[in-house]
Amino acid sequence: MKPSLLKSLTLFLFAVAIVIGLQNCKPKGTQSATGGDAAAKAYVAPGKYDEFYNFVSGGFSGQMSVYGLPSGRLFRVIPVFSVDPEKGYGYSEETKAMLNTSHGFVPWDDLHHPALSVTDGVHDGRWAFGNANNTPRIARIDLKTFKTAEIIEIPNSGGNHSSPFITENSEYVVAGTRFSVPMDNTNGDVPINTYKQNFRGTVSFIGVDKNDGRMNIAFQILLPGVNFDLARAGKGKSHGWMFFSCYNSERANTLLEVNSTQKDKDFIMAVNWKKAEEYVKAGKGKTVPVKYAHNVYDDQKHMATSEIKNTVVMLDPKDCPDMVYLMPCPKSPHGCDTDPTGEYIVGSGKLAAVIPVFSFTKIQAAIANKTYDSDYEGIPVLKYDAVLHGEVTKPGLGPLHTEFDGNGNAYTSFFVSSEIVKWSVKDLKVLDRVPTYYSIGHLCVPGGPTKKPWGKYVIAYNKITKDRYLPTGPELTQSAQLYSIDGDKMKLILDFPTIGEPHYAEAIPADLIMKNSQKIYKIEENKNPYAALGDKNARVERKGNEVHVYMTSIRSHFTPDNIEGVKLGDVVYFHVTNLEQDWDVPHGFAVKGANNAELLIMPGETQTLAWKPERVGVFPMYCTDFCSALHQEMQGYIRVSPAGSNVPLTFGTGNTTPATTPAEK
Ligand code: K7E
Ligand code: CUA
Repeated sequence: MKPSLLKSLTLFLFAVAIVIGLQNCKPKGTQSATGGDAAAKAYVAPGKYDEFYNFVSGGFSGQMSVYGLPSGRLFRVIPVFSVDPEKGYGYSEETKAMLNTSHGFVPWDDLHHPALSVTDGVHDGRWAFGNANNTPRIARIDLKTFKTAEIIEIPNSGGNHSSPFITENSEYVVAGTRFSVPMDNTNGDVPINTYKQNFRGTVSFIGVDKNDGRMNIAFQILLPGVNFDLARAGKGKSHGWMFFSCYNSERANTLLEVNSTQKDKDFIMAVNWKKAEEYVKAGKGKTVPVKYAHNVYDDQKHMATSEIKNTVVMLDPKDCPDMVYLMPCPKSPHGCDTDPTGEYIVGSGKLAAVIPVFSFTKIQAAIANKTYDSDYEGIPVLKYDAVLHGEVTKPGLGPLHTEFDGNGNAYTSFFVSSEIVKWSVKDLKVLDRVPTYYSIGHLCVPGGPTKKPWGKYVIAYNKITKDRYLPTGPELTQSAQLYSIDGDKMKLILDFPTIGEPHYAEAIPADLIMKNSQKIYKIEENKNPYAALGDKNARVERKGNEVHVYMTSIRSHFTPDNIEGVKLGDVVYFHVTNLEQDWDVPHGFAVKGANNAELLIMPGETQTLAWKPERVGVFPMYCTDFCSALHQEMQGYIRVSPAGSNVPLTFGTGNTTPATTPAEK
């Protein structure tokens, strides 16, 4: 097909979409839940708990947010890839290393997909993983503390989009590169139009330690320069396989809108990762030089460390037969989802008129019988008809993603026709459809990607909000919508706004997480080298032009709260230890004029704020989190004198005459 013809076809499709879109938004903001019955389903009475936690990607906010379902109440925004002044994340000295990369400190990213850890294919409530789409990374969040515990960078990658999908026993999370790029160990200074010769794709398998969740890049697979989009692990009978959708099999490097949509079919790639493990063991991998950061937060030191690593093991399918196969998939596939049995793999072509459903059994037979169509850059392409279970016909326009309930049904989101379509996996019949407001991207059924979906709801995460909420200027809130799927018909029961762009989300029964939720950090386990364990250890020390304030906080004072003898040119490090051992009593810490954020210090924790005063004077400091009746009294002063002044270093709390510092060491 000529590009011009295709362009007009695309334009036509979009015209149809716009007409449908317009129809959808006619009754302004009035499309609503169907009365009190539906409202009651989303109602969680004050003081009552929600049934599910919903972990929602923050998209270009770089964070992950946590909601309750069915209420849609926001509980927490977990800082992951972006600095968060509210929590001091990326601002405190202890957390800066979390955002270190081979490019240096990167204060922002774009998080698209949460993945919750599983054991035997069922949610176990231990960790949530998230991908960074811009500077390729994967984060692990500890669900005891709801804090980011680890971030690992992915080399040989650009735009880590098909990530961090997780295998049946959390053996691996994966990372597939969206942008193919020149490999890190080659001369990257090449003309962009040598894409076909010089650009390659990779997928990475990141091992997750069974006990502590620690990640390591087990191996990468070197692949043709296509774009990898999404992925899902096999489960049950397909355990040991991972499926990735790929687009741009044309390998275009410009105007992909036209140039990457030439072919009728792109691919779903099937990777036999058990086989890959054997090849790694047999020494078939090449150790290639790379540079990537691995950052780990220590819960006892309350401190992150960042290590730069220098090699990765690369498998080339040319040396490793029977490891990678391609299956033709119409057209520019986005979502690639496996059903709870592991038998069916659903490809969602953004420009396709049908939804193809592949059969794992047939894939295995086609591999055994070498039922190949052709090969693509040396990788066998299986015959479409040989691996197809069937196609869902006339499903809607612009299918993106599919989730499953526990009753053999699939739920597919349609961006262009703004709807969720429910269909039966066995016989591929469309059973129901509901409109979404508007332009749904991902959707989520609690447990939908696992072997044991919890069902009950489907949540739409929409790209466009338009008239659903009170206007807030040019930018409107992003939005999720909750539908009940208990009965035969899906029913809209709630709209709730989200933070950042909600791409994917997962939902998990509350009791799997709340029973393990940590209340405090034990002060006796605090191994932070700058901790002041008890008021008697509070002190101020000078080391050259560094002034270290070992400070404690407890309701409702800081020790010390009067500090003198700081000079212009000094850097003051406030190491604040929160001595509280009660749940929900953080203290904050802020100082006037700091080019920094606050600290928010959990009970038993130590955090450090660096402050470089730029003028002489007396500077107030105070607790930012309302912690007691006398919170407003939780304050102090620090005096800054000119460089070379002979004001002695003194500090104290409750002394009208400040104590003199011990002799300088
Ligand atoms: Cu939003 Cu998963 Cu990045 Cu589809 S992706 S919508
Ligand atoms: Cu401590 Cu307010």
